[in-house]
Amino acid sequence: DIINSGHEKQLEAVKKKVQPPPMFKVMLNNDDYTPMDFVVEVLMQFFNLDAEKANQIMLTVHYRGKAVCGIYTADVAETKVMQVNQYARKHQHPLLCSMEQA
Ligand code: TYC
Repeated sequence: DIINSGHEKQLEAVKKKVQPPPMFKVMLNNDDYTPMDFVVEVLMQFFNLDAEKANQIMLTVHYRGKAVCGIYTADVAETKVMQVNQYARKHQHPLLCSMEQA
């Protein structure tokens, strides 16, 4: 295109740099055993949600199977998944957190 005529490689490199990074949805999955209160606390602690929003997402997971808790860059999403799964295991709950590209 007109902007790219001439220094195509350099301009493409610049263009690439200003693209937003890929984003990842971090999800909670339903199970039959994790207490609802524990899920709400996880949502408030790890996803910075207020009690009302945390409760709403917990109920969406409970009734629909899963829900998005937040959308982050890859590094942040991976850290959230690890922290939540470790915290759930520490408390001996089967709660599962996972991620997928948005
Ligand atoms: N289904 C669980 C119960 O009835 C509650 C629950 C909600 C579990 C959300 C996991 O991600 C979850 N106690």
